[in-house]
Amino acid sequence: METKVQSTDMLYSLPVENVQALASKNLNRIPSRYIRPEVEFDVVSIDESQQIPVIDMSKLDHHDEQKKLHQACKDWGFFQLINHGVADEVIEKMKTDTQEFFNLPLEEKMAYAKIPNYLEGYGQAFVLSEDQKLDWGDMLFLFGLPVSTRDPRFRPTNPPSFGASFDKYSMELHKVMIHLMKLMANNLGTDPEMLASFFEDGIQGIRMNYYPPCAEASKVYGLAPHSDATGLTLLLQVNEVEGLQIKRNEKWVPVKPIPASFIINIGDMMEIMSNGEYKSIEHRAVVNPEKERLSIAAFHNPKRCTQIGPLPDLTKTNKALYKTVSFQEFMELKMSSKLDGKFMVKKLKL
Ligand SMILES: O=C(O)CCC(=O)C(=O)O
Repeated sequence: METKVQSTDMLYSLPVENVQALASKNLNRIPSRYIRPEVEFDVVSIDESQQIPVIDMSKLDHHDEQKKLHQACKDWGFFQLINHGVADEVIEKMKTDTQEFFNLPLEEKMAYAKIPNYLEGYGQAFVLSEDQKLDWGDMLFLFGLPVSTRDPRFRPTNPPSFGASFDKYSMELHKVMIHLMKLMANNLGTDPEMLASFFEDGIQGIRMNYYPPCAEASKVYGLAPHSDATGLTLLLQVNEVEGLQIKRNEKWVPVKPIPASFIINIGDMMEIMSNGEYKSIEHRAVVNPEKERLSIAAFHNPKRCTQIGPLPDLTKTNKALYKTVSFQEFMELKMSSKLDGKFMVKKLKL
């Protein structure tokens, strides 16, 4: 086996109660560890015209659409990608198999539970202390690529088609990501083949998020505010329940997913590699009082030997705004902190 991304000491997240099981008790008051007093004071934008840009992948061979993409990465750090070329069947199968997995009885899901020092598996992540506040959600995290990182112990065999659906989805998203990376490199004024080569054999992790309904929905986070550590994240909304919000001008802007599109965001590594030209944006997931919500986030990281720092072409005339660290160092720093805003970018800023 080649790339073992899993076994290092700092990957431990403390085991906590299963949220889906907790929600099924239909409690009027939820345990205080989930209550975040700050949520009620956060300002949510009600300006419906404030929506993340929409990029049409079938038009990205045109200069105008490329410019739109560049602007979206600089100004918003988020966009929705339509006409991306991933077949509807691939997306629908991934959605239904994910939904079916979370519908299984708890004991069956627990056969794939996370274990100490491994990132993959069913449970929660980023729980580092007994008194840390918790998110109202469960997740199944699996590596997609390189294929050698997939550990059969954590891959559901029920529904039986899960593995095949996941593998197909993983490959298709990788293709979309590489295509976008090349265009972004072009837009940034650096070598597309070089940037793509970091990500070609890179590490792809896929997190399936399950947020049960919550009696005190307005007081919890499904997922606390954070930016992604990745190069690029491709997010798929699984059912019709919305919940993703992104931070813009000190307000939380709800994202309205376009059916069959991907919501794409710049991660911390890409912000750093672009020397700050592209922005990794804080986002969070809120939950619904009556309905469950599911999403699938595919995180694309470069290969392990990559140095994470501003690309050399971009610091010829501008000074480097971030330190350069090894991929290993970057990930260790990320995994040893709880989800906390733009922690990584701040930490590496010069
Ligand atoms: O559920 C969502 O919409 C957001 C998911 C997310 O931000 C994540 O998995 O990192």
